[in-house]
Amino acid sequence: MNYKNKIVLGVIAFTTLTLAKSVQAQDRSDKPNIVVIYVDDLGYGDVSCYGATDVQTPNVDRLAEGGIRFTDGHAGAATCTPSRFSLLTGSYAFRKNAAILEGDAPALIKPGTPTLPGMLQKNGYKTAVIGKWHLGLGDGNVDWNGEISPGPLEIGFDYSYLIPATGDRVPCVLVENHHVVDLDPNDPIQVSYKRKVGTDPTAIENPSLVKYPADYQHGKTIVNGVSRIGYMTGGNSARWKDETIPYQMLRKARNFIDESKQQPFFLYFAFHDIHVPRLPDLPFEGATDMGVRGDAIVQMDYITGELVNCLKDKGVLENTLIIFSSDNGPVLNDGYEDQAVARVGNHQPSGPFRGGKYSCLEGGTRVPMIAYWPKKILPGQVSDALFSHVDLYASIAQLLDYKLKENEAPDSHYSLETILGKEKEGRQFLLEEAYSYSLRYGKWKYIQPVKNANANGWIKDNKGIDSGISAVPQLFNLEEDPKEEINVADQNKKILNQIQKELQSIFTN
Ligand code: NG6
Ligand code: CA
Repeated sequence: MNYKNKIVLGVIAFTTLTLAKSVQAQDRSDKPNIVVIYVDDLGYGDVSCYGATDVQTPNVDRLAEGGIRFTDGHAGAATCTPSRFSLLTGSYAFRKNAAILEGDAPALIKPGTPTLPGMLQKNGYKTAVIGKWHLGLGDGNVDWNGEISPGPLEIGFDYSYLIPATGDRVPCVLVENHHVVDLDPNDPIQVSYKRKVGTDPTAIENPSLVKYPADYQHGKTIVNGVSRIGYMTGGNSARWKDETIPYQMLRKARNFIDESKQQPFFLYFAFHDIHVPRLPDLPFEGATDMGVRGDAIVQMDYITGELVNCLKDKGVLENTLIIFSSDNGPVLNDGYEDQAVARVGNHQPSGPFRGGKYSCLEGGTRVPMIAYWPKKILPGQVSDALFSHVDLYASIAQLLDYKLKENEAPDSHYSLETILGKEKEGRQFLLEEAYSYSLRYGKWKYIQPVKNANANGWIKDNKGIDSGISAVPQLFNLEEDPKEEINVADQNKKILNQIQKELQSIFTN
């Protein structure tokens, strides 16, 4: 990592204590608030500033106009848990075998692990996560009726308000700090991913009781008229209403910003939209011709606008760095027949790329990414720099003049200049994690072969998404072939070897 200590640090070492103190005080006042707005399953082509025409996202577009829009920004992985793991720890998901977790999975990031919020806390920030977690809770036998720990509060967040896993997984309750919200102790929650618990109906047994038909995996306990993955019973007073979740999140975010505005704060605002089940609230019904998926995008855009308005109203927008992005590429049918496929029309969720969520192709990880900071980022920029969310950790550390410790954020590169729009190249190599591994090297894209390529047939069969997986090495020239259709591995052996070597060195380092 080529980090250069700022000159001011050297100066401090040689001056009087008084001077050192005043410099530190000045540094502190310079610390911007940081808000990461992380949308779920939002594709490269799903917002109007990235080319969508069948859905309009004026609030997201305004962030792009006021800051930098990245054309080659990547989530760490093509699914949620691994992406979020690498965002928060600055290490690749494969190092921890991070894969999509069930709703009763234990905490994946153990207390003591260096994290982005933990690093910010040490640097005087107040930190919060509001929204989708999906990184596990508890130590293996989580009691939803008692104290839920460890979780975000044990790894650097001061406040948490969570959807524990995904909207389509039980338990369908919100967790604030260590406890389920609005739980009646006389109606305890029980959750199982193995067998039916209690007598609540399931869609498998009672298909007529649900709003949307679901596949078998999503056909278990019905909550709010929608069947989910997994079984739950009890907790009736605590069960969420999907339609109101974004508004509850917004209210909590407003409170947090209000209470924290005297000191620098970090807010990780993790949308549930536009993941399944898609249940946008009434005002957004029919906002697009695309049905609930399009309407959920409009709702997400509205909430984003309200969040920005809140920062403005509280007088802190000017010195807030907002990163707007998504945890992985798009998917239409992800378990429910909600008309997303039937009504997509000409809309291109992955923009000009092939693949989507679950896929090794660019559509898997290349997502909308915007950086906005009125005080430091010039408006109206477009950057083609290659950037991975795994680099946010080191880049934010750099912003605070904080030098990473050994073993802290091991895969995160200091890339502040890229985020600020001063550096246009970005990463030399960039790892994309999915059901195989891809490595970007400038215009080149390599996809590592897998032995049993057929095992991933479900991605195409169930999701209608090209997985990009093959039993032979694949190399694409994205400049000429952005859709990754012509394998040029045989014609470019030298590049192929170089990339393969680099990928091996990532795995063995
Ligand atoms: C999958 C679910 C999918 C979604 C995903 C997690 C299937 C058959 N089911 O197991 O519906 O919940 O997990 O999505 O694929 S993510 O965005 O949180 O990674
Ligand atoms: Ca996701």
